[in-house]
Amino acid sequence: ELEFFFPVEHTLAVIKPTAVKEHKDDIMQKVTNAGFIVSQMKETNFTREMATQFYKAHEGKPFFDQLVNYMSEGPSVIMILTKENAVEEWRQLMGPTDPDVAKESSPDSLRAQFAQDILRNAVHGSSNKEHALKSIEYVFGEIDLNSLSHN
Ligand code: RTP
Repeated sequence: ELEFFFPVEHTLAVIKPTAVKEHKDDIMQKVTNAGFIVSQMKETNFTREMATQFYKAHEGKPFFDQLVNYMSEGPSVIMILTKENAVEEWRQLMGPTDPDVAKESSPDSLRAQFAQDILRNAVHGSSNKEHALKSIEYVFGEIDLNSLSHN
């Protein structure tokens, strides 16, 4: 079993609506340059209901309504990214939530380069392995992740 030699991990990554319009190709280039395998990809316009469900953990926060509006204003690109340590490495490639912070601390990150502001910050990534599995199932349904690993 190849998993033994290459303990790959999966994460859910989203290119958010404004970034899909303006920076999709640049972002995809950086994804593959960083060594991620794009195991699944689909372009979907989140409904308000889907966005609410997807960001349920933030319900009640002051920015929640704006976040739901933003995420449902146009198509997002949703991907399963596969790599060793994918969850952590994707979060590193994204950079900090706030692009002003990202520009200081990690100028090569996606948010430093492609985010407009702390809300319209270009990309999403699962925060841990458990969330990754849950949101992969939410978006792609029940799929056999082992069969994806080495595509
Ligand atoms: P994400 O969940 O999208 O990967 O981003 P994250 O972990 O870096 O940020 P999080 O704190 O989980 O917030 C989720 C998303 O909400 C928007 N946000 N806006 N206006 C604000 O102060 C604010 N704070 C967060 C961003 O779109 C953020 O990615």
